[in-house]
Amino acid sequence: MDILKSLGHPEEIINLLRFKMGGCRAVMPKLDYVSRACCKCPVSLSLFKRSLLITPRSTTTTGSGAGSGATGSGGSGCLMAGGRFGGGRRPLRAARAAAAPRALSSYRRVSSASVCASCCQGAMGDGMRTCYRYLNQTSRSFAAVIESLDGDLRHAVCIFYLVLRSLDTVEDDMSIPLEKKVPMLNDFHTYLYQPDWCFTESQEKDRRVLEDFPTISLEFRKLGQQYREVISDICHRMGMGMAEFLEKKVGTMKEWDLYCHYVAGLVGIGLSQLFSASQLADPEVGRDTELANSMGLFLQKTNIIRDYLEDTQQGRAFWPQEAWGQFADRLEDLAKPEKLESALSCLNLLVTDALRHVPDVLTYLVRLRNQSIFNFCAIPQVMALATLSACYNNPKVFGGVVKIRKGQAVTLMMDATSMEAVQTIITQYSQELLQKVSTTDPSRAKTLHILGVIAEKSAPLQPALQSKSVHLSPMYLSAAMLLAAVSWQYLSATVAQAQGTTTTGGGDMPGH
Ligand code: D61
Ligand code: MG
Repeated sequence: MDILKSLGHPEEIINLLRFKMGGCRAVMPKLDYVSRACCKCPVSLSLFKRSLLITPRSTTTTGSGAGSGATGSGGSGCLMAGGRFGGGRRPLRAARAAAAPRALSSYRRVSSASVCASCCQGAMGDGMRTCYRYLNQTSRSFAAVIESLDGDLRHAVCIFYLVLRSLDTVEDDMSIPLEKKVPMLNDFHTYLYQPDWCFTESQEKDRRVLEDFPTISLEFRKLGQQYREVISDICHRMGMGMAEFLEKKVGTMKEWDLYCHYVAGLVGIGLSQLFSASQLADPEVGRDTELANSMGLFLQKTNIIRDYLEDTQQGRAFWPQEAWGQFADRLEDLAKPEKLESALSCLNLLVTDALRHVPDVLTYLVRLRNQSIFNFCAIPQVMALATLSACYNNPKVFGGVVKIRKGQAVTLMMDATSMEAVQTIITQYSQELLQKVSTTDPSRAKTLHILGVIAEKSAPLQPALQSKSVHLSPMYLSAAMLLAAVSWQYLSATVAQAQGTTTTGGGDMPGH
């Protein structure tokens, strides 16, 4: 079925086959297995082959070797297309529940096939091994990229994820009364230092992390102080932010940014501080909280936009009223067929708002020097952009689930391993979006403007271009054409606005 969906995309079919045969591990870029391998056994070396296809952009991979390769998250369970960033916010729990056993069974298969079970697993304690199992059970999107991180950063990020997933499980659990939930969220960071604290009353799919929180908190307390401080601080701030929003709705666009800051921007900020603390990233990466915040906002806004239907069906509202209030009396009304045009206008407004973060994402990624951190950061971002592009002007957002093709997700995962490749991918999706901008969309001018900014920012500085003999590479031409197209559309929209009319089909780009 996936293969059928990928027809017309030959590269995707090949990548999909690789993925089907070998799981995430077969397609996840992995440069540093060699440096990190703790033995020379043929099983682990067989993985390195595909690494050789990837141009290393970093020379700073260190690799401690400690506790390498606990688990594999293989199988389709780890794909971000329908996973946590890529995948679900709360309403997608049902989908994740369906995928969880698959992820686990392929975890066993992949871990024995592609990870050196004989020695690496022995290097890790039972507690940490359990934590990686929870990571694979609760995250289809992030498990593979977290497990690929270098050195002791991997354990720290794994624990960071599980602590915040536990906190989020409390936030999402509608069966906990507010008077109990608010203090729990506010105090959650203190539970990290209470060895026995656990919560056994949750109804949520991921309740296991709360039930067995002592295992997670014990591993947390074993982390270096530089990691513990970051995790505890972010957990504290996120818990307070979640409590603040329990009783209020997301009203203004500013409040949308604030809510997303609490639940995802803070993750970006904490991760960046962990990267710097590990010395695998420059101190500047950890200090620049604005850029780190944007990394999270782009992922979370994409989720919120995509999950409109599931959220509203469950009585949850994350689309900001300032946006939908322009087009409907109630958020749920956007799903009515007669409201389709308004619904699409609102959708496109929010997609345009989310695209604002892409320039920051590019600036952030440029600063990364470690390959495993680069992959960890870049893959979710390009998946989000692909999802956003699939959502743009798409009626399915209001009537079903918008997913990117599995082959497309696998291809992105394999490709997003260098800044140049990421720039190419972003340019391609900007072009795809540009093709879809309708002449009558109220946010058209803004959309074209931000697409222009992104095109400019993702046009690579080719060394050849800096020399005297200018060589026009396909990449450069493509970016230049995109810039020209955006400028043309933008000018048309501005003129049309000035004339109080919209441009006619004749003045538009082909295909509009
Ligand atoms: C680089 C790489 C990964 C990044 C990043 C930068 C910046 C931010 C993020 C990941 C976080 C993105 C969150 C997007 C997914 N949204 C959710 O899971 C919602 O919950 C947010 C609060 C808990 C966050 C837990 C988390 C997620 C990803 C991580 C992480 C912690 C730690 C390390 C690495 C990645 C959503 O969750 C419910 C659900 O999915 O069912 C919600 O309730 O809105
Ligand atoms: Mg939540």
